[in-house]
Amino acid sequence: MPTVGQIIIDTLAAHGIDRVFCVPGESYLGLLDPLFGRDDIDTVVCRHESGAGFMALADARLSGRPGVAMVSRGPGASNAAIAVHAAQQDGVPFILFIGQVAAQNVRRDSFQEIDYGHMFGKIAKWTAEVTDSNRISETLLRALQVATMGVPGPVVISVPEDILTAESDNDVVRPQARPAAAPDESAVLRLRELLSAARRPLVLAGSGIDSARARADLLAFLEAWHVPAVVAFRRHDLLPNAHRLYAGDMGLANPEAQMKVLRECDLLVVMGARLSDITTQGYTYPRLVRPEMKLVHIHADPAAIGTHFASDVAIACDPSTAIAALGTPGRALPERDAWIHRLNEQRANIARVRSVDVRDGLPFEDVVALVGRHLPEDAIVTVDAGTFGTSVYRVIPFSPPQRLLAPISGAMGFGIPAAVAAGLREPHRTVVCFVGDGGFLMTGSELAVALERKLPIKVILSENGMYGSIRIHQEREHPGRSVGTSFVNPDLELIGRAYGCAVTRVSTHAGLSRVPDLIRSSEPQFIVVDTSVEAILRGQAEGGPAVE
Ligand SMILES: Cc1ncc(C[n+]2csc(CCOP(=O)(O)OP(=O)(O)O)c2C)c(N)n1
Repeated sequence: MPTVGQIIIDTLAAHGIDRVFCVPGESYLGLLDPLFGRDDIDTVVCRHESGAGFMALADARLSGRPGVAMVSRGPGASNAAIAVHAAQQDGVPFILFIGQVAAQNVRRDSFQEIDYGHMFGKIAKWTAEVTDSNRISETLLRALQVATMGVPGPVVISVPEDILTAESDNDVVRPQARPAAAPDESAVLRLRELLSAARRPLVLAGSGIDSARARADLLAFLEAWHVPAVVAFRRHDLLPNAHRLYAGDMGLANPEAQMKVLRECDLLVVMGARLSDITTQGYTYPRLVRPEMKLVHIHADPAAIGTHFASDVAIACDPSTAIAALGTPGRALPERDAWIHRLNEQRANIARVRSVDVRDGLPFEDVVALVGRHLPEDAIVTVDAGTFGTSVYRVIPFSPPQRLLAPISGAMGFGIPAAVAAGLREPHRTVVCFVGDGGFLMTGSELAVALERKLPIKVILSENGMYGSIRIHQEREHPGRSVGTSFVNPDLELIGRAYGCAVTRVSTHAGLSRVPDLIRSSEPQFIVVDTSVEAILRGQAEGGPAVE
């Protein structure tokens, strides 16, 4: 009979999960052992459980399958908690396996024991502890279902070490049928009427469009119905940003001039997005609870609809199905062109590169703008959290199939592991990671995986000697009283070299000219930018974009 560990691994393989990310622990040797000698599952050995978790999340977004990480009990699980939170906030299917203390010692305050149901109960979609070797299949079936259905998210499964090695009479779980919902006919009819009658319609597109097919369907729909669209928080890669129907993103705090125009919208069609805090500008757009415009909410998960904002039409199916049901469009009202033009003006203004004349280094925005202009058309861009990222979201004109992998949860430490996972999943695409010196020293050690696997990742590191994003907030709230936001860096160039990268320091505009070639090179590149602090602080004093 197979062991519980074998059934878990065979079930993952049966679901097309071909890569798992781990930091080992003696508590789950029985889950590692069945991975020995398998060529259908790649075991990626990471240096920190947060890195393993972030890699699993990035891999899930690129593969369309649940990301899987395996960690040890207590300390390992604690390190992985950030990824569980990020999976929940980002809506990414994620399964975290934790080796638990032996079954006889569970709930005895044993060495490194944690009750994971309590620990993760509020941030995971579901938690389970497998205390009976004959209930593993049932647990896996449900875990895979919960992680991927509706708004995808994290599932945490802990298995005592002796249960992992115990034999089980359960079967390997094969993929089960997935329910497919179709929209109600009357709702589709009503949506057609609203779309035809709207003078200033707007689509808000979110993570439910996160596949190549859904992106194509969305663009075809916008063009056919002549409707402009904004994207939800950090979902810039859903649409070609230079397209005239692209009206920008719902970011940390959109400029008031843009919001004034957006508030004139008379029909908001939300497609595959959750109307959560940032996307709704702190629950001010649309207006709580009965919006100022007609609101249509289309989401695969009915539980995501009508939670804060009252919908006029509610459609619980995936956006592509709803688009297909709409059929051929009628003629759009002529006012639409003026509306689209006004939205475009706002977007162009936001995306404008703001040149600042400074002497203490380079405005990071100038680096981002240059990289954006030379980004290969299939590039994958990963972003860590920090003020350096604001220009990535504003000035790079993303266009599918380019991908943007950014932490919706705002977690520092995401950028490098995400780049490593992207390099593994898409070895022929250019992977560029934007990261600050703060975030880099959190999970930069995962570059060891890139070194091991020979991944030619391009790291663009903004060095400013501070937690810049927090300094900005501090200067606003407590001018001239900076505390807890500065640091001294080790030699970052040496670190880049230690990880086998070619290292370039860029301090001047003249030095910048090499960057496009470095992005196109086939080697791992580590570009350290002397980022101007003056540009950051001055930009903010002049009402620059919001930072996390
Ligand atoms: C794990 C984690 N810790 C703390 C924060 C709060 N935080 C957000 S941005 C930021 C500073 C980022 O610094 P750095 O990486 O140097 O980038 P910079 O803002 O200087 O461009 C901090 C501390 C966070 N978002 N995530």
